[in-house]
Amino acid sequence: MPLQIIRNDITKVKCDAIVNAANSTLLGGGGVDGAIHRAAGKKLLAECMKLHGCKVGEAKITNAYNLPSKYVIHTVGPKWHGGNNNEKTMLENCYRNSLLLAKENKCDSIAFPLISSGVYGYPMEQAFRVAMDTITEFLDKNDMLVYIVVYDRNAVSIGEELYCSITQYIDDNYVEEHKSYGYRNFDTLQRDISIPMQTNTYEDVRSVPLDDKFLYEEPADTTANLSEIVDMLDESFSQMLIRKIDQRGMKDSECYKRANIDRKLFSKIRSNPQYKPSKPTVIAFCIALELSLEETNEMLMKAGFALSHSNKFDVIIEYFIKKGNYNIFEINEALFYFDQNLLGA
Ligand code: AR6
Repeated sequence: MPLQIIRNDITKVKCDAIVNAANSTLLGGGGVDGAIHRAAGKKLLAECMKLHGCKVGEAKITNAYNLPSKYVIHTVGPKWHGGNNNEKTMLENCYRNSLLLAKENKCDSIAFPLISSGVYGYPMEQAFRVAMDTITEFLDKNDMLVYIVVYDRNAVSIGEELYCSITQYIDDNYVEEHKSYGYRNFDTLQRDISIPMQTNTYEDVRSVPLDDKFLYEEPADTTANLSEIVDMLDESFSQMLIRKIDQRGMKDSECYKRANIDRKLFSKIRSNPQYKPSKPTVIAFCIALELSLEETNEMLMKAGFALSHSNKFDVIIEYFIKKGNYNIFEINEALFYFDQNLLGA
């Protein structure tokens, strides 16, 4: 199940469990610990007093009282002493043990703050990396919706090289709405030009700006391709998705995990050929299937969408597809960094 990065106050997040970055007494403190105790009310402290503390890297669970979640999972992160004192392993243990405790308590969703990255001094970007890596490893074998709640925007850094490369790509390709060209959707194309439909017309509109060559080139043998075209038109997004999964010999679970999509949502899409997905959902599947830009546009078109150069989100997606980088978590980190919607979930 999916992983989402959100910017919020964790005490406001509605999910089965929220994680508290506590200290070993479990009797409250500052930072996120203070915020959670204030929002939960005094009963939380009363329950915590019965727990007799918690060791670094371990986790304990309580009720959540006035919070919108069911449980609070208290874990104690390591204090940063320069990085050579087992800090990383201890921090990984915090995430693993909290996730296991959530699983034991049948939680479907959990929200983490960036443990240790405040008062305990763990460098924010490194703390974020540990969170991402440990959680994705867990999600590989388990079903749960996990939120990483980022309070400080600077926690998410995508590395200078990637940042420069994406920024350059945006500068080169992003066009303001009024200058927008090409990448039109199928409906626009049909309204704008009245030439017979042909298979390669589809191909062209998917990937390149409209130009004279496209408009005036002699159509290929249209009649011969008619049944193919009709088949293509008839195939819904859901059917196309299933076909592509089969063609790639992928298991369903592999596909929805790589798409960062919830299993239940995937089942809904699978069982309803007329399912109307959102654009980020379609793109998430395109990423999971490692589709080319052309195939991505084809799949988007099935759901009534298209990639546009007047949309920063689309340009970033295009950047990753062109680079052949289909790691959805890396893409989401970049989208988050550039203040865009994330994929999946
Ligand atoms: N929601 C989400 N994240 C938050 C919130 C919030 N409401 N408040 C702070 N953060 P910290 P630690 C972020 O210091 O480093 C306490 O006194 C914050 O920006 O809360 O593990 C305990 O009692 C930072 O990125 O926890 C311990 O003594 C992250 O949460 C000690 O601090 C963790 O910061 C634990 O230190």
